[in-house]
Amino acid sequence: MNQNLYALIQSRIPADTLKPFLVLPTGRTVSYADMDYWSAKFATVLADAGVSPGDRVVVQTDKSPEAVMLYLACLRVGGIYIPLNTAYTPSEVEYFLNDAEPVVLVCRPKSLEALSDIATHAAVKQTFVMDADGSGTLTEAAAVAAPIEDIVECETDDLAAILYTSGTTGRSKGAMLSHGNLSSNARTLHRLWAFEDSDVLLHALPIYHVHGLFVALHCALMNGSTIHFLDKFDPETVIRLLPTSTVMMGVPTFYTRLLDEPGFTSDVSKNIRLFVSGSAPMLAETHVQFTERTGHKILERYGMTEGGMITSNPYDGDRVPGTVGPALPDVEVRICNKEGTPVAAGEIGVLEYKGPNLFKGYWRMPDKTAEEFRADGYFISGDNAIMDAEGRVSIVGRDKDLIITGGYNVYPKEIEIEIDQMDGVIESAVIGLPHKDFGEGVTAVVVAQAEASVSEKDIVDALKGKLARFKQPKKVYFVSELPRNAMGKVQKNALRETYAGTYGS
Ligand code: MCA
Ligand code: AMP
Repeated sequence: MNQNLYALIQSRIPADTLKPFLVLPTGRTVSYADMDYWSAKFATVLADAGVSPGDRVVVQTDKSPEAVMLYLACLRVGGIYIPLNTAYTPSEVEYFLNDAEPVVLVCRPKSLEALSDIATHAAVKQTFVMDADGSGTLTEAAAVAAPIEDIVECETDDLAAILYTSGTTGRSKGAMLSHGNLSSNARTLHRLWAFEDSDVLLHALPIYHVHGLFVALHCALMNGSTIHFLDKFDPETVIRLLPTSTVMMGVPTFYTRLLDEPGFTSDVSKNIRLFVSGSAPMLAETHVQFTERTGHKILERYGMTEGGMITSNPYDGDRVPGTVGPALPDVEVRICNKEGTPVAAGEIGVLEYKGPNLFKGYWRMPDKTAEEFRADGYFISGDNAIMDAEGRVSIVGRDKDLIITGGYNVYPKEIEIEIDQMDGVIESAVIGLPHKDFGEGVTAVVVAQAEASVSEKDIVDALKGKLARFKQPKKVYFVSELPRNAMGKVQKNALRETYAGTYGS
């Protein structure tokens, strides 16, 4: 049987193929028949551009139905889809192009000038543009292309996508995800979260990360559901569309922003069957406020790029604030000490997991891959967690030096490297501090040379154009020295305590 994820998706197209698949706030509608037909036309364009099974396709575009069709087209031809955050600067994209060596690049028209030389150096064979409304050279080529007939035959372990996740050394690592990884998670979540024929998904997440691209989109595709497809999270539009939706997925910032809106009431959300949150910890107090306001209990789940979804609070049963529920039915989770020995129930350790969801390693980084796997195949997540006697997991912190801001991951090392290179700077430590809106706010603590006159603005200006906006510090502090322990290691915990009130929470 063909294990290509698109074969599974195609098998779930509803009998009424004219059923709306994507409905935009503008009223534009793309049916399931359109999805199948246009993804086949986009697939022809990719194949004509030289994309063969195993070739990479790098995509940095806005969220549009055409961008979804491009993803599905890439699956159809057996290409490896590599979506990039639209906030990444050309210098960040340069790294990804050199590392992934794609055959095709699809970018926004406004990025073409900055990216074309970079693409040429990275030996990209063909570059297409796609604008926010889906128009551009790729769609023009698809319009005159014949729809491809076949779906490339794939094995479970063949790669479908590479998603870059930043590394502790400051170098991004490409997590290789197979057709089997994606389809197992899609089937499991579709079943576990009890999707129904009548479901309508409200989709306001970006489609370059696991949450929006795989978790949300795949659940709807497994179910042949209609999606309210928003180009970004905008509380007003969400509140307008909730009454005609039944499922919404989001990062905690979506929910805290909704709670800030007086117009977000129990009446607005009475048609909703399921609110899902993940990608970052949701405060227990947000859960409580949400229930008080709407009567709904948000279902919190836990995942990561390397494994998609790993645990989930139950659909039926107790959803406990501050916990992320038990392992998914086909995933094995254990909590271990540094040596990889499981700790007792209730004790803190590092969460490790394995299952059909677990990725195939980091692209062209066999050593890094080996470091993060145990001999028995478990992957070391880097998240500190506790499991109770019933198997319910709570994420209590991170063993890895990682900041999560509004659901985006930021590895401090990447920013510290840039700041440390600046004239007049001796060293820096980048930390995440409690932030009401983003959960954590990226903050830099800098030691400058005594004679130098480096200001907060100098630091922020120097990072502009180099790092995506969401990675840039929202506040910079200057100190004469960084606190260190006896081993000489910077004590980021002490810094986090000192500056805890920076963003007023
Ligand atoms: C935007 N800014 C941010 C962020 N987003 N700063 C820090 N963190 C962010 N996440 C910057 C903007 O550039 C702007 O800067 C200023 O902050 C305010 O922007 P605003 O208009 O408020 O932002 P927005 O456009 O409304 O976006 C906020 C957002 C968005 C809606 C929370 O960041 C978002 O959609 N996040 C979802 C991320 C996600 O999908 N994560 C899933 C990863 P300036 O004013 O200076 O221009 S998948 C994952 O983690 C795993 C696998 C899992 O478990 O799901
Ligand atoms: P990513 O690099 O996007 O795969 O981010 C994965 C990380 O997000 C995990 O390793 C966790 O640290 C964090 N994460 C995801 N979901 C949750 C959650 N519900 N609670 C706490 N942390 C979470």
